[in-house]
Amino acid sequence: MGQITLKIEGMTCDGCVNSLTSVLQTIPGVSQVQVTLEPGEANIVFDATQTHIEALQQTIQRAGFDVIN
Ligand SMILES: [Cu+2]
Repeated sequence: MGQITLKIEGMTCDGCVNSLTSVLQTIPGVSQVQVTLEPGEANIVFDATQTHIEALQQTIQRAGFDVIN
């Protein structure tokens, strides 16, 4: 199991939080997602044999948000 907290930029309301949460939950291997608006963060628990951090970041960016590292 892997776990990561990514800093997210571009979320402005609870709708953003909800849509990002659902998008992340559709990724195979992701078992737990917690997205917060303030601070803008996504805490993700995932199976490292099924997905990886780059895929998570790409999914977030495709959903219209920025990942800051
Ligand atoms: Cu929003």
